[in-house]
Amino acid sequence: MKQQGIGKADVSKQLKRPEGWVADCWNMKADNVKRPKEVAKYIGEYETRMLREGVEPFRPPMLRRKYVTDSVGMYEECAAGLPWRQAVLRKRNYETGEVAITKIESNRQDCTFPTLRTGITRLDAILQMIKVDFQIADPGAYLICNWYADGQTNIAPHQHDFCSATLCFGASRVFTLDWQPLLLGDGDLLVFGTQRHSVPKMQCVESGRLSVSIFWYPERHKADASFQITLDPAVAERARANGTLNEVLARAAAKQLKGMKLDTGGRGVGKKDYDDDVESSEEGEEYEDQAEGYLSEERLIEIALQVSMMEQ
Ligand SMILES: O=C(O)CCC(=O)C(=O)O
Repeated sequence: MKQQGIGKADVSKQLKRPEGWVADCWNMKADNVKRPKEVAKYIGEYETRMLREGVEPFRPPMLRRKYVTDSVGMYEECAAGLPWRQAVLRKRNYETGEVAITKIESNRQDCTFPTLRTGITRLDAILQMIKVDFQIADPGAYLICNWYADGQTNIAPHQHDFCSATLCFGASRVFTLDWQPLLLGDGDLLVFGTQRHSVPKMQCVESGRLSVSIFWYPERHKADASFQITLDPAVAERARANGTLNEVLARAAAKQLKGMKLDTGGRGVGKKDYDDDVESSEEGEEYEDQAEGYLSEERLIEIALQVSMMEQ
């Protein structure tokens, strides 16, 4: 805010903090400013990393009503055509930022794509439009789709340490953004940063809604690494003959990727995988979160399989 030329009094007003606190912080390096206790550690780390990289960490939310002007039939097409699977609850330790993927089934279905291509042509065209309109330069930008079959389904409040652009299709549902409720409808697009968000249950809604979200790191403009998949030609030949080439390629890629050292620049990748010790807590108390940035073996295989299919 200081760099943007905003004066101390206005900073104090906008942040709802005493002027004395603003004065104390005024000449401090971002790294040395004490994190307010209501800011989760991993969000604080993301924000200071952004400041170090010269990227504004606060992304004001942007709502584009009816961004998809012709959304007729899109809900049905996505519901029928995307590879839905049972979603599971993920729990984030808000102190360490680590995410544990539980085996507890959530009430949603979800699916993920390692790029902005789903195979549904008109959806992919919209995703490209969002990429251009919102200057998404991260080559690792990827998709998470969530399907809420009716109003009994939800996603609990959580925060991401990256940016999101969420497209909505189907029934209108309340979406909370930093506790503020918004009604998101068919064709709407919401772009935001680290704001806490959720889709609460709405018992009165009988029909389905789905979201297609692009997730990306605003500071990443080039890939963290590149790699080649090596495969013994005899193995490849056998796999081709028995129709398992995609899978064999995917497994080889996942195995070779796993051994690679990645400089992820502090982004949350590969910290933790399945954890049998996580217990379910009372509904509403549980913090659910997404582990999209985490390269578990399962996810590596999933990515590699999709990449190998695209390359065929
Ligand atoms: O379905 C939505 O609109 C929200 C999805 C979401 O919060 C997420 O995938 O992290």
